Amino acid sequence: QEAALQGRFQERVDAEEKIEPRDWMPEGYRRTLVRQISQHAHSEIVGMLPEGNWITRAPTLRRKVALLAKVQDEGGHGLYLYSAAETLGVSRDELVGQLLSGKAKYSSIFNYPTPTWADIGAIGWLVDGAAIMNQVPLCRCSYGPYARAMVRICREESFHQRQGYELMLALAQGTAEQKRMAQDALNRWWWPSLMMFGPSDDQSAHSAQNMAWKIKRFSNDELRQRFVDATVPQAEFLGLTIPDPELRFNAETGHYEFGAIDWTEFNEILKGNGPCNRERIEARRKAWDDGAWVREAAVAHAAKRKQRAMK
Ligand code: FAQ
Repeated sequence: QEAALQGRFQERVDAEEKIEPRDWMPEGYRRTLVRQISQHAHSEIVGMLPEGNWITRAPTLRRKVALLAKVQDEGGHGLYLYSAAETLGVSRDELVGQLLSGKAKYSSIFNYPTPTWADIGAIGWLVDGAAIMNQVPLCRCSYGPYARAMVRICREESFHQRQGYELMLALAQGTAEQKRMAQDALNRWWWPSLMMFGPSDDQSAHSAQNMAWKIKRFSNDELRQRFVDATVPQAEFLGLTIPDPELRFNAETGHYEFGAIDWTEFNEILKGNGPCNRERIEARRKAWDDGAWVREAAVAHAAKRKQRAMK
């Protein structure tokens, strides 16, 4: 009977039908989605920290408003994604517990520091640019709640990317010192942005199964290549140099070829040894502890309302 259910499930996926929370699904599909969606949610929440670092120091009121809106959007994305994960039968407390204990992963990119204002531009341009490249195909993910959440998230990410690029443009066209800051930020964020797409295809443990389940539509290397192809001309327009001496356009394939990625750095970050891993988890633990009274108050308020409604 299990085999028949599996067969029917795969037929539905192949026919591009959306799988909904109450539908039968293989246990591995459920587990993979919980892993990916919660990792994604944690990334959004931890991703608020590097940029949040600059909210009080944004150079103008207009920049501050845009940055505040962006960081708030990221909080919102985290919340939709936790809700999407909850439809698969896990609780938010459990997921947050996995983040705080170090059991759950979040994107490697958020373990790098943001020492200058140009980092805010580089994050918007490159990190949101990479996020969009990876996430637009997720709008067609076979799991309905995740796919629907991604539609709105991608629209907001697109605004984030433009705000970052415009910020980089202002710096690149500014004083020599501003242009130097922009170049320095590009030098630090370029390779980590390429790592965001995950291990190369021959090392990617989950890709084949995730593609068969139509959770993933393109492989890690395919999306990484698309990102490089889209981003190199943008760097040229800014008058900045991508920090890769091996980068060159191949007229025959129509793609940019690029140098080797330092996977040792990526693996160290995944093991918790990046420049900011400890600081990020510490900040989330503190936020969780400081927010205890809000959760308690919300539960007490809900109980009172329920009691009043029963009278
Ligand atoms: N960092 O076999 P695969 C954002 C892990 S965007 C850390 O290839 P899969 C927006 C992977 O989980 C960032 N870990 O896995 C924003 C797996 O670990 P496990 C978040 C990584 O799932 C912008 C192992 O390596 N976006 O937040 C990374 O098929 C600006 C083997 O990898 C998403 O999460 C990494 N970079 O493909 C916010 C998108 N890459 O569990 C603020 C949704 C891989 O076996 C500011 N996720 N790993 O121990 C996905 O599309 C996929 O999960 C991939 C990985 C593509 C990330």
